[in-house]
Amino acid sequence: MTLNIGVIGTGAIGRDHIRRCSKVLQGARVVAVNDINRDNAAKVVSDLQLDARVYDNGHDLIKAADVQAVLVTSWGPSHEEFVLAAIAAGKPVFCEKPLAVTAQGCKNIVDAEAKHGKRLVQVGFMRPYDQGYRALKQVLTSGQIGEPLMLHCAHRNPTVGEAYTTDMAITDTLIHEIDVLRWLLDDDYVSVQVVFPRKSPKAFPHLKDPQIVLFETAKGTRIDVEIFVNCQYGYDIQCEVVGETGIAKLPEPSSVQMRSGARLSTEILTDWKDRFIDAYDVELQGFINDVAAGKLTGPSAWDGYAAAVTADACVAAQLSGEIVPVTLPARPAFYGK
Ligand code: NAD
Ligand code: NAI
Ligand code: ISE
Repeated sequence: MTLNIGVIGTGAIGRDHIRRCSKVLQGARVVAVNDINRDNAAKVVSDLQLDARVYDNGHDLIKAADVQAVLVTSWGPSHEEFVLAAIAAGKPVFCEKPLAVTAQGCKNIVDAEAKHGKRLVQVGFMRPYDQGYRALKQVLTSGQIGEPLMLHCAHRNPTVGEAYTTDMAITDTLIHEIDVLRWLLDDDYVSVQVVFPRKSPKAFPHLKDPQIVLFETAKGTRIDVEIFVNCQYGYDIQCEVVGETGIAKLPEPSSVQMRSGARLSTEILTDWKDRFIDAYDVELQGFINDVAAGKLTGPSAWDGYAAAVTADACVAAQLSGEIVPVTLPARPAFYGK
C-alpha cells in the first residue's frame, strides 16, 4: 500500500521532508502541497517533478479525498489550526515541532485527539531517533556511569534570521532539548531559571543571545543548556552526562580526520538538515509504517504538550529572571505509561 500524503508548508523543512517522502522512504508519495506563498509550493512540485496538486489553502488540502495523511511543516504559530483540522477529518498528522506555540494550544490538540478516541498525531521530535542519543541512553540505562547527577548541554546555530526573537530560543530551539532530555533521563522537570550572559554583537539588536537555561528534575538532576544561535562557526549539539561513577558524552557526527597544513582537524557541520538527516528519515518512515499498521507509536501530542508546558515556564523565567516551577498534569491513560 502507498500512503498518499499532503504537505502544508513548503519552506526549508517542508521541502526536505517532501524530498525524503518522494525519493528516500518506502510506502508513501506526496499528492498534495500547500504554502501561504503559492509559488513556494509550485516550485517544489516542479523541482522534484512530483505528481502533486497545489492547493490554495491548507484546509482544502486536509479535506481532499485522496489525501490520507497530513504533514504540517508551516511555521509554528499555524500548526495548531492544521492539526485540529486533520483530527476533525480523522486523518493521521505528522506535525513539526512545536506542536503549538503555547501549552493551551497543545492541550486543545490533546483534548481533540482523546475525544476522537484514537491517536492521530505524531510530533516531529526527531532526536530520540538519532543513533547518538540512542547510544547515550543505552549507556545510562545500563548503569555504567551510575545515576545521572548533572548534564551540560549546548545547542548552537551559526546564525538566525531577523524574524527570530528571544522567546524563540525556547519555543523553536530549546524545545528539542526539552523533549529529548526528558526522554533520555526518564524524568520530569520541576523548575527552571534563565540567565543571560554578555550579549554577542553578532546577534540582531532585539535578540538576547546567548542564553543559559538551568533545569532541576524531579529526581534532583541539574541540567544546564547553553543556547547560542549566532555562534558563527557551525551547527553544534553537545550533551554531556556526569554520573556517579563516570561521564558519558553524545558522540560527534562522524567526520574524516585530516592532517594538513600543520593542523589536525575534523569538519563541523553547519546545517541542521545534515546533522540529523538519518533521524529525520527514521522518524518519518516510522510514521508511514505506523499509519499503515493503524497504530501511531512515535512522539505523541502529550509529548508535545509536556514540552510546551515546560517551554511556557522557560519563557516566564526569561521575563522574570526568577526560578519558575514547572507543573505538568499527570499523563492520561490514553497516552500510555
Ligand atoms: P520555513 O519558514 O522554511 O518554512 C515554513 C513554510 O511554511 C514556509 O514556506 C511558509 O510559507 C509556510 N507556511 C507558514 N504558514 C503557513 C500556513 N498557515 N499554511 C501553509 N504554509 C504555511 O520553516 P522551516 O525551517 O521549514 O520550519 C518549519 C517547521 O518545521 C517549524 O515548525 C520548525 O520549527 C520545524 N522545523 C523542525 C526541524 C527539526 O529539526 N525537527 C528543523 C527545521 C524546522
Ligand atoms: P520556513 O520558514 O523555511 O518554512 C515555513 C513555511 O511555512 C514557509 O514556506 C511559509 O510560507 C509557510 N507557511 C507559513 N504559514 C503558513 C500557512 N498558514 N499556511 C501555509 N504555509 C505557511 O521554516 P522551517 O525552517 O521550514 O520551519 C518550519 C517548521 O519546521 C517550524 O515549525 C520549525 O520549528 C520546524 N523545524 C523543525 C526542525 C527539526 O529539526 N525538527 C528544523 C527546522 C524547522
Ligand atoms: C529550527 O527550527 C530547528 O528545529 C533546529 O533544529 C534548531 O537548531 C533551530 O534553532 C530552530 O530554529
